[in-house]
Amino acid sequence: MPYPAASCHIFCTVIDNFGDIGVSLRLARILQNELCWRVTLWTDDEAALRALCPDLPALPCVYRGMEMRLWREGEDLPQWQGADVVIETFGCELPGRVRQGIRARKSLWLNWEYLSAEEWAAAMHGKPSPQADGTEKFFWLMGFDERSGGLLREQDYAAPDAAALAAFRRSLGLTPKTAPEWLLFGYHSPIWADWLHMWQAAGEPITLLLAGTQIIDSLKEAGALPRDSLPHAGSVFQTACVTLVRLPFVPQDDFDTLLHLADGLIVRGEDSFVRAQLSGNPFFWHIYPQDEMAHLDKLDAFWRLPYPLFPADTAAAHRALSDELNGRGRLNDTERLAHWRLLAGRDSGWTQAAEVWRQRLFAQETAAEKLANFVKHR
Ligand code: TRH
Repeated sequence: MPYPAASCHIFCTVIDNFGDIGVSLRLARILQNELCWRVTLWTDDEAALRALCPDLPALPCVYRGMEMRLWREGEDLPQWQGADVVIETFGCELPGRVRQGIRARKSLWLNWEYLSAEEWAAAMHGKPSPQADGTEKFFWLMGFDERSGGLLREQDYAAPDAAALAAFRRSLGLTPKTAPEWLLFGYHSPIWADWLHMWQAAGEPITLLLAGTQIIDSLKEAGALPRDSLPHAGSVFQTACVTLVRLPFVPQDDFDTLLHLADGLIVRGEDSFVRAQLSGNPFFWHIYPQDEMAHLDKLDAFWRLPYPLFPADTAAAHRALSDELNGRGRLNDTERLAHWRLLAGRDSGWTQAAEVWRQRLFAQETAAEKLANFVKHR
């Protein structure tokens, strides 16, 4: 094992939502559990961290063996003692004292970047970026092929069994499943009203488990849901054949179980996107929108990997809906419904393709394994 008991400090700033801290927390846990590193996680958003782990004591604290501390980007940390490994997530700016400490101790310094399947990301992964003060910082770019920095997947990742799923269902107050259930965790968008209309027009019973508030807010703003509907976690709203259920925000520990509970997934950002793939369920990715639609290149770069596993007509239907979901063009009601019906049909091959893709990911080295090798060979 490389660097046993190495000290590792992870610095995270939360731009919005839960992905920045979600990835940082998962990384911290994995490095501690699998590489036996002594991890300190620095965050600037205690509330976001607490949403993911509600049993977190007030910061600073020790939580499950990790140190959790607060920092503010732009402020110095005069008492910082140094660490063997320093990871800045998503391009945050480290305090001067930390940079000096890295130089003095020759710490391994990583710039842990956003996940991407784009060619430039694989090419840049692991490359040094020399700094003006002579230190080197290395890019870590997670991804899907052997050149990338891998994915955050726990060695002991296991699908929950039927008893665990049933218990989790009860804890959420969900009634027994009588129709396919889709977990929807997406961003604010006018498209949700059209998609709700699509599910209503499909005429088949479906339950939409709504995580987060952005989809519900979008539906209300579009007039597709009454303003006073779904007021709190556990609320249910029935419209035609579609049952909408508002979920609570569950601890990150339970998020995988939530993904396994559903039959299909619409996930977003980065961490929920990866976890959806590990669940083996069919999914759409509502990618984090970027200026000038730059997210579409990233979206395409990902889907070109699993699409060859899909039957051709299934891939075409998925692409049409996925593009619309992510802001590339608009379908008419007839086209949208036809694509959905094809995909949701028993013979579409979508479920099988998602399972084969899951198996491929499980056959790859994880980010932690790659990092262990990186340290060993450095
Ligand atoms: O929340 P996200 O949209 O996060 C981000 C940020 O917006 C970030 O700035 C952006 O750059 C990035 O996406 C690409 O989506 P994500 O990445 O899926 O993170 C959500 C986290 O919240 C993930 O760790 C799962 C967790 N989660 C729970 O723990 N419980 C829940 O109930 C839900 C809905 C999510």
